[in-house]
Formats: sequence, C-alpha cells, structure tokens
Amino acid sequence: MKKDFQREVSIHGTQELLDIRLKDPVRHAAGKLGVKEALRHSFKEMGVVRSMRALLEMNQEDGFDCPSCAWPNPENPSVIAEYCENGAKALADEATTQFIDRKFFKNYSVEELSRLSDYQLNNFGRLTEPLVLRAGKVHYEPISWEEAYELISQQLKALNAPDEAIFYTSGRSSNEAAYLYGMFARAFGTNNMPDCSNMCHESSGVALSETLGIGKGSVKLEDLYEAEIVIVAGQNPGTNHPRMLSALEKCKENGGKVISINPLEESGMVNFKNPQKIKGLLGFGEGMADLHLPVKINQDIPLVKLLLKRLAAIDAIQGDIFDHEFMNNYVEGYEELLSDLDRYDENELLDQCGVDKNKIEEAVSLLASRTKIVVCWAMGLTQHKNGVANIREYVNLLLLKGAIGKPNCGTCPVRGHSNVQGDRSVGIMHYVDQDLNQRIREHLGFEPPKEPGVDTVGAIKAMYDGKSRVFICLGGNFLMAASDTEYTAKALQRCELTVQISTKLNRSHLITGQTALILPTFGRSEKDMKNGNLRYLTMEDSMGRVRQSRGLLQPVSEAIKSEPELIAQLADTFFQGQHSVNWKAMSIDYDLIRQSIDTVIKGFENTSKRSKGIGYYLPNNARVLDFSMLPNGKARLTLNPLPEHPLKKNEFLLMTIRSHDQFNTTIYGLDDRYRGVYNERRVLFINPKDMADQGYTKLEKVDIDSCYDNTLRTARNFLIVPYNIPTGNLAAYFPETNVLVPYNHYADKSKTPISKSIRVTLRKAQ
Ligand SMILES: Nc1nc2c(c(=O)[nH]1)N[C@H]1C(S)=C(S)[C@@H](COP(=O)(O)OP(=O)(O)OC[C@H]3O[C@@H](n4cnc5c(=O)[nH]c(N)nc54)[C@H](O)[C@@H]3O)O[C@H]1N2
Ligand SMILES: Nc1nc2c(c(=O)[nH]1)N[C@H]1C(S)=C(S)[C@@H](COP(=O)(O)OP(=O)(O)OC[C@H]3O[C@@H](n4cnc5c(=O)[nH]c(N)nc54)[C@H](O)[C@@H]3O)O[C@H]1N2
Ligand SMILES: [Mo]
Repeated sequence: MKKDFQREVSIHGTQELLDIRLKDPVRHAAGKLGVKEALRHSFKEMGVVRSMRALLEMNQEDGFDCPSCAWPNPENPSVIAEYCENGAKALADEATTQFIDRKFFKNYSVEELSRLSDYQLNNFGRLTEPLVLRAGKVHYEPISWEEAYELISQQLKALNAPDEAIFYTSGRSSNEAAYLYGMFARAFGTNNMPDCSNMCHESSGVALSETLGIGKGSVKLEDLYEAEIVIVAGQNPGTNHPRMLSALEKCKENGGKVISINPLEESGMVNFKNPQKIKGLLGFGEGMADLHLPVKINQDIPLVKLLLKRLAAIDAIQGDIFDHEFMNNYVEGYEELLSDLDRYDENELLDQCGVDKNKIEEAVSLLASRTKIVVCWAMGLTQHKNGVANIREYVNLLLLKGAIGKPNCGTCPVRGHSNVQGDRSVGIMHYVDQDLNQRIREHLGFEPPKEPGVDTVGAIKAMYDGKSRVFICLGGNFLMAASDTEYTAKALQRCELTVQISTKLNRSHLITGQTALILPTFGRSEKDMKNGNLRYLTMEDSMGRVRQSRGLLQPVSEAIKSEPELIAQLADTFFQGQHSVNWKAMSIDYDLIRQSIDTVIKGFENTSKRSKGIGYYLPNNARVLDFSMLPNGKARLTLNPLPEHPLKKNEFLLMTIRSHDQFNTTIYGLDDRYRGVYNERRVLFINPKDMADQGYTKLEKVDIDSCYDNTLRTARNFLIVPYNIPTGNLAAYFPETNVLVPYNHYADKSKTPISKSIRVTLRKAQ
C-alpha cells in the first residue's frame, strides 16, 4: 500500500438545499403535539409493542436511564411516563429495528457513504457486527472481536510512546465502561483522555471549582420546586431538557418566578404545556418565564454587572439586599468586588447587553427581595472565549445573595449527555489528580502516568501534527462534534488507526485513519445478559445522584457487545492476562467493576447496593457550605472583565445551536418545529432589520465566512430566515456550521471552543 493513499471521501456530505417550509415559531412547548411526535418516531423506528414496553420502563426504578439528557428523575415519580418527546426520540433512534451489516458495507464504499448527509447516515440503523476498514481499502469488512482486539493491541504496542495514543469519551457511556476505559488508558501509560465535556460544560467545571471548590452544580432537583427565583440563562430546555419544564412548573405553582436570559425567546420558556397533565393535553399552557431578558450574544457579563450594581445601590441604603452575614462567614472578595463594580458605567452596561431598561428594573426588583435563587445554564454561557468568566459572574450574584448551600438555591449547570458527569467522576480527565493517582497505585497496583494529557483541542492538534497516531473513541462523533471540521478531518486522516465504539453509523466512521475499526455496542435500552444473569449499569445524573440502569429490549444483534465487556476484553488482550487488574473477571461481573470504583474513586461507596431505586448522592461540598478546599477556606467572589467583540462593519456574531430534531450530531429529522422551520437545516436566523440593511430577502441563499488569523473558513448554502433575534446576532445549527469555528479559538482556561460567538460575514451564495 502506498503510504499516501487517500480515500476520495467527502468531509461534509451533501450540501444540497431541500424544499424548505416556514411557519410562525410556536410559542409553547410539548403538549399534545409533543406526545404525538414522540409516538410517531417510536412506532416508526421500533414498532408498537417494542415502543410501549420501552417507553414504560424508561426512567422507572427498575428500568433504564433515558439516553437523552442528564436531567434527573424526581425522587417520587408521580407519573407513569417519566419521559419527554425528545427522550422518546432518543430511545426510538437507539432501539430502532433498522440495522446494517456486512452486506451493506459490501454494497457501499466509505467514499459513497461520505457523500450522504448526516441525517441519511443515521437513518440506516444500528451497527451489528465488528468491522474493519483496512489500509488502502474503501469498503468495511467483517472482523472477529478477537482479531479486532489483537489489531488494536499490536498498533498500541508499536507506538514509540504511550502519548501517541488518544482515548476520547462521549458522555453516553456508563460509569462502569468509563471507569474501565480510563484505567486502561492509564495502565497503557497516557492521560490523553479528551472527552465531550471539553466542548460542553468544561467552562462550568473550571468556574465552579475556582469559586466554590467543586466542578459540579450544588442543587438537587427538589431545590427547584420551592425556589423563589429560577434564572435560566443560555439554555433551551423546551428542546434539550424538556423534563426540566415540569420542575419549573412546580416552582411556579409554589409562587416562584422564572427569569429567562437568552438572545432568543425559546418555546417552552414562553409557554409550556405539560403533556403529563390533562390541562396540558388539552392545550392550556403555563407561561413559564415571568421575565425574559433578550441579552445580546455573549453580553451576560455586562447584564449581570448591571444587576449587581443596581442591587448594590439599594443595599447601600437598606443594608438587607445582600446577605452580609453569609458573606462574613463564607465568602471572600466582597470589598474588591464592590469597588470593581464602581468602575463601570450603568448606561454603557445597558447599551452593551442590549436589554431594555425597564426589564432590567423588573429583574432588579424581583431579585432584591428574594434569596432563594437558583441559576440554571448550559451552552449559551460556556461556549465563548470568556465562558469561564460568564459563569463566575452568575456565581457572584448567588454569593452576594447568600444563595448557596441552603435549600432551594444554588448552582445548576444543566448537563448535556446523560452520563457526562459520571464519566468525569470515575476518572475520564486529561489532567492529573494526585490523590487519584495515589489510590490507583495502592488499589490497582500499577503506576499511572504523571504528565497531563490532551483535551479535545490538544487531541486535534496532536493528530494533525502527527504526534498521535492511534485514536480510540468510546462513543460520540468526534469529526462532527469538534470545531474546524476540515482541519479535524485532516487530523483524523493522519492517524494510522482510528477506532469507534458505536451504536450507529456516523461521519467519524467514514473520515478515518489509514485503518479503521467499528466496534458495535449495546444501547441503554438493550438487555445485557451474561451466563443467565441480567447485568445492569450505573450513571450519575446532572445533580450528582448515582442510579442503576437496566435494559430490557432484545439486543439488535448477537454479535455486538456491551461497552464494559468489550473494553475489559481489549485490556485483557493487550496485557495477555498478565496485569495487576483482573480485566477478564470484570468483563463478566460488573459488581467487580463497581467494587473497584468504590475503592479507587472518592465518594463512591457500596454502589451496587446504594444505587438501587432512587440511588444515592455523591458528596458535594458546596451543598453543605464547606469551602475548606479553597485557598482561604472561603467561596470566592471574582472580578470578570467585560467581553470584547470589536466587530467591523458587516460583521456579526453567530451562535451555533441545536434544532428540535437532533441530538448533537445525530439528526433525527429535518424540522425545528418550535422555531417554525420544516424540512431544512441549512438556515440562518437573522434580525429582519439586519436582513434589510444587508440587502437580503427571506430565503435568499448565502455563504457564511469566518476569518481568524488570516484563515478564511466558509459554510456554504444557507437560507436566510428573518427571526426575533437581537441585531448584530445570528444563529444557525450545529454541526453544519462547525466548519466556521477555528480549532485554536476557545474559552480561556477551559479550552471550550467558541461555538456560540463566532465572528462572521455573509455573502450571496453562487
Ligand atoms: N433533544 C436534545 N437534547 C439534548 C441535546 C440535543 O442535541 N438534543 N444535547 C445535549 C447536550 S450534549 C447538551 S450540552 C445540552 C445543550 O443544551 P442547550 O445549551 O440548551 O443547547 P443549545 O441549542 O446549544 O442552546 C443554547 C441556548 O443558549 C442561548 N445562547 C446562545 N448564546 C448565548 C449567550 O451568549 N447568552 C445567553 N444568555 N444565551 C445564549 C441560545 O439562544 C440557546 O437557547 O442539551 C442536551 N440535551
Ligand atoms: N458548533 C458546535 N459544536 C458543538 C456543540 C455546539 O453547541 N456547537 N456542542 C458540543 C457539545 S455540548 C457536545 S456534548 C459535543 C458532542 O459530541 P459527541 O458526544 O462526540 O457527539 P454525539 O453526536 O453525541 O455522538 C453521537 C454518536 O454516538 C454514538 N452513540 C450513541 N449512543 C451510544 C452509546 O450508548 N454507546 C456508544 N459507544 N456510542 C453511542 C452513535 O454512534 C452516534 O452517532 O458536541 C460539541 N460540539
Ligand atoms: Mo454537551
């Protein structure tokens, strides 16, 4: 084989435009149509019997955890169906009866498949047997599990140094799988463990660790019910965490107020029809947000500073707006914060955040008299150059109000993938934790690597530069999820071996290293039987609770394996049965994995037992007002500079967001029902005034350019959609627009790509 053999693959797939239909955006989320949509997807993919069985077991005590988002289940589920439309879609997508096998891959080369859209690729169905794409070939062919393990082991052993391998993790795996995977990477000798969190809530983890001493949120689900104010900033729960709306509804029933801070008035925040209540089915919705602040993209810091200044002014007179006693006892940096606030001019802040003055006053009066405040947020805060500072500024508000570590208040970073938080807890991280390393030495009997590894940005660069040559992925779709699609594609293509442990076909299976492997695995909903025993897994939800998840559906094929089993078998093959960790035993008995987690990972205890039923909470210092791990034993107020976006004339800030019919890079359908867009994803939301100023008309075709460090990047063929979005701001869907995000522009400290504030210009498409 010639070394420079390159497959003729298309990185983007088809970019043809479809027959778009536009309607008015829907102002309410869920309701009857949500239920209908959920069932339509389920029946089409799984058939009626399989669907009903699965839906009834999802998120129930002895059932399986919803594979969609990480929103927790109520401790006393009062409804039979604790799922939402998008959870049902995620389930239908995974438990589909459609499948592909060796015949399919004999018929279609990777070159042909790469020309299809991501939507078409996902639609082919489940992967059903291990496959290899050999160097110099364009067709995947079957390979036995043993041969696949052997191939990976040989490649790993042939590397010059362990850091030439990278182990990526997406957030849908289980604690058991992630733990084995992370320990295998360390036993092999590298901390190269990037994970999807790097592109997601890493900014939250960094900001919260610095200020509160724990990288996770502090609230429990029940805290939301009696909060006096819930702020929902930079998050679209109607689409991405629909079950959260039920919690907000409860909060409102108890007299709480909801403030939404978002450039868009997202459905669900405006109005929500709870499908699990008769009222909701009949179509009477609750107006969810009492106040909506349409902040400009990445202008949360000036907005919050303005709120703090106004509150400080009232506090200076009344003395009871901020919680001074709380601050004396638990917080440092108050004087510095107050004098820093003095430097800012209220009118300039108002102008910068773009929100109407009266609305700011309304927010101030809501906040002034209330102390039980929860702040919820997601990608709208994290994916900016100043993502960490954004979150620290909201933490300032909570600390000043004494709204941490007490009932009904605190931080609520709403996690994305259903087990992304658990993955990190059990050891998926690129940095070094000395304490963990010590426990590994002690209990697992091997020497873990001492140098930090690469995160996702570092991984792309290392592969691009030829420094890393083997790339293994536990789930996910790295090519499409990462920024700078064309650069990332080159990086992957420079690898000698890329390995994808996956449930369904995606573009990362087609744009590969010289040799590529697909290792097909179970979805959550599938029954994992071994020697007559039904095995279960554990996950951690967004609020730090560990619970069991037990599949019930017949697996799509007998030739696929569970994630923990295949990882343990790979490790066993690699070490040829000669290692201090008994991988083989753990490939069979997951209780052994959980026992190992209990001894090695702090906070886990007697997991097999305690994870039953409603499960158990991991320790959380912020929840109990213990800041002893922080430098002065106190929580920290921080000074956060204003974001700067010196835009030239004709430049816009673009945010890349999710439609209602996708889960990250998995495209379920081509509609975004709530935003009124049907049968097309290549759309660009723009303020009607900007549209007119730029001389465009509705549905006109444009190309989008971004230019960083003199490199021009272009996303082609987008249709102009006038929309209620602040002037100077644009929105379009991810992953089609990832091509515009420069891989080397990311949040300070967390290195989360700037996917929500990309500087772009538009031009008419050819
Ligand atoms: N159905 C479904 N569920 C999902 C996912 C999915 O793709 N589909 N993905 C999962 C994952 S991994 C994640 S991380 C979460 C993502 O959940 P979200 O973060 O809700 O997802 P996005 O669509 O990225 O939405 C970001 C929101 O932030 C707003 N925003 C953008 N920029 C700013 C800003 O500067 N300031 C403020 N205040 N708001 C801003 C946008 O208008 C948008 O409403 O959802 C999880 N759940
Ligand atoms: N521009 C832009 N880019 C973004 C974002 C954005 O908002 N804008 N969001 C970022 C965020 S928040 C995230 S979390 C990342 C997501 O990044 P990833 O987690 O890498 O991507 P997903 O699209 O969730 O991965 C989907 C694939 O996972 C596989 N899969 C599904 N279920 C399972 C399972 O149970 N086990 C295994 N082994 N595989 C499974 C399937 O093969 C499917 O094709 O993307 C990031 N990228
Ligand atoms: Mo995410």
